Amino acid sequence: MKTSIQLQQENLEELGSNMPVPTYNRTDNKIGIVHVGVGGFHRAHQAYYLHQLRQLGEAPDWGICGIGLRDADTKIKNILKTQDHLYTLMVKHPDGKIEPEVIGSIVDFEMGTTDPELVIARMANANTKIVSLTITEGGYNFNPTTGKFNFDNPDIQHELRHPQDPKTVYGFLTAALKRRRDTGLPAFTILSCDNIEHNGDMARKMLLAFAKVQDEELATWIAQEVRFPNSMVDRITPVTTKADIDTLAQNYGVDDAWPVTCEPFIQWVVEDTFSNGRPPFEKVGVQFVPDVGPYEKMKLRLLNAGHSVLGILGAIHGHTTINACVEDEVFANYLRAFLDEEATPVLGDIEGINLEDYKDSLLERFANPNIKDSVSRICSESSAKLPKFLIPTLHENLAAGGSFKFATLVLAAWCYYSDKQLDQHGKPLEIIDAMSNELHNMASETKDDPLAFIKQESLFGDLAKKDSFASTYTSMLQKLYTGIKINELMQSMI
Ligand code: CS2
Repeated sequence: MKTSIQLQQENLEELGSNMPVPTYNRTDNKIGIVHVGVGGFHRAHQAYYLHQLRQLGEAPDWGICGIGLRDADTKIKNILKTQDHLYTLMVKHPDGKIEPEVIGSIVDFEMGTTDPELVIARMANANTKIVSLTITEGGYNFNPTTGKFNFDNPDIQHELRHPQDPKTVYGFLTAALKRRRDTGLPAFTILSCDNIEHNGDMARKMLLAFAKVQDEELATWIAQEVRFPNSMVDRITPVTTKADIDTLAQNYGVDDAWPVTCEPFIQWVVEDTFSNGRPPFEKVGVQFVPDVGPYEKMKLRLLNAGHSVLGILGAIHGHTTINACVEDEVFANYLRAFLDEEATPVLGDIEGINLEDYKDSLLERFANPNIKDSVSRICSESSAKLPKFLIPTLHENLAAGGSFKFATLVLAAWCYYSDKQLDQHGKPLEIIDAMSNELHNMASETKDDPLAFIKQESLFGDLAKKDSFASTYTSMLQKLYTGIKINELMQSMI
């Protein structure tokens, strides 16, 4: 066993004999990007692209300052601070090979909960040109069915009344943009990196809805000056485990309290509309296109929906990882049937992309045995994910007279999962969802009203009123509740 070295700037030279480390100057570069939501995904994706650019000697003025807007973000802030904002990215290949690399593109971090002024000042700084976001689907604060901004959120109400005391991303963005306008600085770009169709348009629509109520004139300025490029982001980034931390220390000699693991695949497709310049990301493989819409739709409706199909069905079956799901022939065939018969027909052709190849590659990526992406990560926040990833496909197939049974079983299984909170062998499920109590309450009324769960219109729209859907759903639910195993049901459908 090697003696391990603490991950810190002063130890980089020594660590450089174990793995690649940043070779660029990290101390006097400017912060050009302020990023809200420094989870594993940001660290495996955008921060990694930036790091690659910096390694090429490019983009010296594009350091990243991370921002946390939730109390829970204190953990990553403190860890990064101890490590001079360095962290290790462990790329895990299907053959078991791990490629670790120290990433240095994040250079600072501020917390909105304790130091709101520092966050506003960072965003309003003359050097800041982009504010990027990975605030998750739920962070956009809209009603998934109506697409309208949710003004009932108490934090939103608070910051509308007290613009000087922002809580959510909307309060911080308007406070910073107001300061820029008032001091004659150009606006920054707001770059959404979340899994939402038309994520930039969504960020724009929500920010303007908020800003119009807070300060109409500011809203007009934002509408004219701020660009919101849509972007499609992709890299599977499982939750870091204790075993990852131990592997890094024992096999690679680095003490890193929170490394990030990810698959080798990486993709970022972005619309080239920026308010105030951007790093030359194309030099490290980012694709700039005039319209990202078809790419986003393909990825959300195939990859993300495919994950949810495996996740929800796998959870109640008792599978704990995505690779275990696709190693199970019934699950792999069911997934392919959903992709081919339900997701693909409503996608249409996507210019320049062979969808068969894309789906083959998804199955290969999901099968990576070294990634061990947990089913609980995939099922987390399903109430924000399914209305974006899966339910639109179901509605579109119902309208077009297409197949909808594969997606319907996922909703029936989601009801069972939310009600019982156990798998079909009686083992408790780890349920992480902002709506978990509501979901549980709705689902537990199933015995009196089989459509109780699906009647929640903000999630499902008017599905409960569609007879063909309602009868298929009810019969699937009855089978699950009488104890028929999910894999038997799946097998009978393919
Ligand atoms: C996953 C995504 O959260 C989920 O349910 O589908 O995190 C997925 O791994 C990424 O979008 C891959 O790019």
